[in-house]
Amino acid sequence: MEKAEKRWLVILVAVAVVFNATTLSPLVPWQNWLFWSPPTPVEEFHIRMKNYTFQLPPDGITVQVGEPVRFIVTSEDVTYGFGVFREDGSIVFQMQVLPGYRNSILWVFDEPGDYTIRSTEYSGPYHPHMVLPNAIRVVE
Ligand SMILES: [Cu+2]
Repeated sequence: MEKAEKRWLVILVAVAVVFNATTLSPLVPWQNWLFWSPPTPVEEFHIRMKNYTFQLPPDGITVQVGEPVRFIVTSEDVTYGFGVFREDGSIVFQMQVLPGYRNSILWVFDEPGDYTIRSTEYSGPYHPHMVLPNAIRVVE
């Protein structure tokens, strides 16, 4: 190996080390949750999807601003999407809901309001009707 090649190798290894140290750092909020100190959810909400409908928990979904909650969404037939939207129609988050899998997401809402749930994955002819206005109430 020539000297110039060795220099490049050292530079590439140094770049890889710095890149990984930076992106895996707990200073990056999502990495902090994933690797270092995941918040414990205050509450878990189980939502079942089947035949183009959402089955919410019997007591509904009420969440406090700033408290981590986990949504666990399962599908009994096809792939759906689980999307949460603000009152102005802008999206907060979404995830795919694969059948036969425990799809979960941890979330902290930072604004009070009534949030709408929609399927965000084309799932078949009734997909456009998969909208539940005011399904999640977030309170101070
Ligand atoms: Cu759908």
